[in-house]
Amino acid sequence: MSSERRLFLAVALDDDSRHALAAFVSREDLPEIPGRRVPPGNWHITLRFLGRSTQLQQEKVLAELDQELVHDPFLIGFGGLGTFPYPKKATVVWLAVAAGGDDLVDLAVSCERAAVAAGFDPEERPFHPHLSLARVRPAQNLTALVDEYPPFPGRLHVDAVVLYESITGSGTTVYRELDRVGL
Ligand code: 3AM
Repeated sequence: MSSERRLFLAVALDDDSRHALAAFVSREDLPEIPGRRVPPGNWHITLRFLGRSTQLQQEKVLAELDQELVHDPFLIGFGGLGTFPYPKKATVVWLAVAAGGDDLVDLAVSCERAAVAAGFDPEERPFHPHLSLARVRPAQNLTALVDEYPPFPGRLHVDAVVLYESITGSGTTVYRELDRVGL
């Protein structure tokens, strides 16, 4: 149905964190991250992929989030690089979350509850907090990159869950913020 949108819930990066991370991954003394880079404007930490959704489902999930999000704002710290599915056959390169990962897990649990209460199918896959930086096709062995890459020293203040629309199709993917629910 044309009125459906492809939605997901995520933590957004503020401009300072975005610029600091962009400068960090561009440092000439660090190894280049291979693959198709996710543009800094699209950086986020996914909490719950919702998929194609109607306007009614969108409204329901926002209403449920209003009920479920009882968290206080918190800080997260980042680690180095990781990959999906594993470093020897990497197809996604991501920045790890170090400090505050448990708070993100709690937030993802609340997003899952809100999604299911709004009628979305339960997510079967476990939640791994990560910030995707590049997609690699074909898969590469990135063990050395993961081992040697230093942690990103920035921190991020998490104070909202953002509902994004993912607009794909024209070669580039655009993530558009539709709404946000504050913590
Ligand atoms: O946070 P990242 O960029 O790793 O991989 C997709 C992206 O995650 C993921 O949702 C985020 C926004 O597009 N995604 C896409 N399709 C998905 C699916 N069917 C999915 N996650 C789970 N199931």
